[in-house]
Amino acid sequence: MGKVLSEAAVAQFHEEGYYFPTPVLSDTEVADLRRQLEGVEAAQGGALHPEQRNKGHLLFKWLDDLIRDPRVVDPMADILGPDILCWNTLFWIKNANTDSYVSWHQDVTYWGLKGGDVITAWIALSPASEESGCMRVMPGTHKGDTLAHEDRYDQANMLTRGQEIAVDVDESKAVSMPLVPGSMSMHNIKLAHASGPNRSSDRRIGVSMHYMPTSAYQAVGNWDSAALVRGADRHGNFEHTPRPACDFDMEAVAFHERASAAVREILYHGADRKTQRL
Ligand SMILES: O=C(O)CCC(=O)C(=O)O
Repeated sequence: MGKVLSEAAVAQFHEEGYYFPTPVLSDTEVADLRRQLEGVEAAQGGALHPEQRNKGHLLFKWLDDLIRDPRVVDPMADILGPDILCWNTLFWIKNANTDSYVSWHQDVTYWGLKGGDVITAWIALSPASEESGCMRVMPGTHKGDTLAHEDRYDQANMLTRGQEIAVDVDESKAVSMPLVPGSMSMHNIKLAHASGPNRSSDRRIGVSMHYMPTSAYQAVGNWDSAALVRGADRHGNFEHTPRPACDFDMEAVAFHERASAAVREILYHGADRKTQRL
């Protein structure tokens, strides 16, 4: 048994490639984070800018705090061990009654990360239900070969290049991962997953955080960064991200410019063209 996850939960994660739900934030905390995020959107006069969707922990102090929160990191440590980096954070916002969706894909194909398992932790900041387009996973697909993907650039697809698994996916085997606000799901980045459009009257707001052991390394880009969130880094494969003292802290914003551009280059590596989604 791990520190917080039961033996059955750890076994399920290894066997099926996912585990949910883990309650993380109280109702008051999650309402406060949503308020802060929507406050930034309102101040900017609209949605987050594409580059703000990734490495947002360098822009928003509350997100840097969240990636280090023991309620998030303890379950990661139960799987990954004591020395842990958070590579990236990504906002996934689907406005009420909109067509945005995420096609079936495996993130391992695009992130260039090698040298250890990578876990995506996804926290709901608003209701993530089947109606609002919660994530769906294909159990066990993290164990097989990585499937071929095609870049389809569909307008409503939230993925950078609209990448999609190129073979038919048997939807009858998919498992939905509904989450109440403040709860978290975890999945192995080799697992095939997707999500449908938001047909509800509220926004579906999620933030994903990507955790890996310090032995991991970046095989695509020449330079990459990550936050050391637990233990010690004896490998030194990533430059550690500075901690913002406040939202839009000047030093962290300057780092964010380099760090988010590096991730963008990695995600578009080998693509025919770049979109404005990240
Ligand atoms: O938020 C979603 O619907 C999809 C998220 C996703 O693809 C991911 O976190 O890897």
